[in-house]
Amino acid sequence: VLAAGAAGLAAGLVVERLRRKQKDVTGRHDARVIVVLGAQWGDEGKGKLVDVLAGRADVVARFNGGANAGHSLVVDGKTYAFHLLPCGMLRADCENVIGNGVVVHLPTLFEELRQLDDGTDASLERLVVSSRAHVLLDAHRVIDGMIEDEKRGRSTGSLGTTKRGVGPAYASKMNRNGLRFCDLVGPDDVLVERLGALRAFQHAHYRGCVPPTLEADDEELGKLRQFRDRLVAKNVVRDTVTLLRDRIAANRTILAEGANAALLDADFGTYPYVTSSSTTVGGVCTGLGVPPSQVDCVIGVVKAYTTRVGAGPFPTELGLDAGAGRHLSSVGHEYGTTTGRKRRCGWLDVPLLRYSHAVNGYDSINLTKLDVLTGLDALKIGVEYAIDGEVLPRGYMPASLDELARVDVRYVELPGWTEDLSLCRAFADLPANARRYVRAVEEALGGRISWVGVGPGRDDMFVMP
Ligand code: 2SA
Ligand code: GDP
Ligand code: MG
Repeated sequence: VLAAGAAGLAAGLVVERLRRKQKDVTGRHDARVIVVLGAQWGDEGKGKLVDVLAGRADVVARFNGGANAGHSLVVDGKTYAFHLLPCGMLRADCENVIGNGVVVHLPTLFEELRQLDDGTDASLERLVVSSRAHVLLDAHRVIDGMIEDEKRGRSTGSLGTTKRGVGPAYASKMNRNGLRFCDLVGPDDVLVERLGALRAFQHAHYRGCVPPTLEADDEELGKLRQFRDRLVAKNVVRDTVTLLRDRIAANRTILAEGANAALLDADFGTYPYVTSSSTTVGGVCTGLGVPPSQVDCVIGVVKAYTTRVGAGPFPTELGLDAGAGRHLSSVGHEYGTTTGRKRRCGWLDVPLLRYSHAVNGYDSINLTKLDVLTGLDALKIGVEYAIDGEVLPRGYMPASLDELARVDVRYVELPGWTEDLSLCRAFADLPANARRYVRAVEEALGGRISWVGVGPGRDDMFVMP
């Protein structure tokens, strides 16, 4: 109880401190949006930080991605995996928003809600879905698999997507024939007409993924109608632009919860090995409809080492069969929260983080999973990229994957530690070499670390002095 109280208080203090800090800088008193973003290739532990901060926030809002995301929370020894639900759903007094930038697979959403209320739909009262968000259909998932299979035969190979239909759903959005939530909850003939048009398009372009026409007894249409009725009964689908504007006007704190991470951003990531949404700070404005002037503070979540799921370049990658790579994979339980795939692991990559900071402008950093490094004799941090002997400029990340494939990573080496960190609740509790590692990360990044994570639980985290 004491530990839970301390973590909650610490989270509250940090939220206040971040707000005060920003007020001091800007003189504004009306900025209210705090953003949590993945700073690497995902799975840094964003969900856990959002859950901790949600204890002092009024609204938690997802702005991007779909059920590709996997955010694990460990609360009172129970593990929850959220893919679509915002991580404020575990807080009884938190309002949760799925913004217009998200693509929503309704069967997955309702399956996740079952974790919370066994089908009573009670927790739907704390959920709002934007009327502008797009519905992700079963066909999008089928198409995702078809495109992956087709790419496998080509030189670039498949991307290693989660096959949750995310890319094809954003393609429908950009093709301007997607199905939005306002269409789902509007007159039934509008739903039938929009779904029928999308079906016809999908059939024409991806034969075999759907039947050519939408029959009256279509199974997915029937399921969509059932989901629609449950959403309408609880008034879940709403205009979230006005809702968030009203909350901001009422001085409420809004936590914008990022899914995926900076290097998976469709613009700034390691394209084409990226996801199909804006995972960086600009995505908050386009995915929620809040003005940038209201964005108070941006928190980057940084794992103490690096992982990646799926294909694509990874300069500090280690083999997983032996040594440090095997240690990170097994001690860190590095398996996908959505697909269960083994995550690739490597040393911390500071040039990547400087680039991620250049794009997102982190006000503070949550360093996670420091405890996973316990037991390694020596720790490496990649501090510079060089090509043909020339060190690349700070904050620069090659756009060309051919160029990125040629970088040599320069490392610094630090001594490891053997002490268990899981009970450390202050920086001073860490062994000297762990403190040295944290300071080395801060120094290499030129940024401030505000929290350090030492375990998966809500309380396994402390605030830096
Ligand atoms: P997609 O499905 O179209 O978004 O895949 C495109 C790329 O984005 C990567 N991606 C992810 N990377 C890390 N974590 C993600 N969420 C899950 C998790 C992953 C899982 O929390 O562990 O369970 O496999 C995630 N979602 C998408 C993906 O690997 C592709 O490289
Ligand atoms: P997200 O996608 O960024 O929310 O991260 P995931 O939930 O996919 O993966 C992070 C994993 O690390 C989850 O299983 C968390 O419970 C766990 N985790 C988060 N922070 C820590 C930490 O500081 N130490 C340890 N050991 N595990 C952590
Ligand atoms: Mg994840």
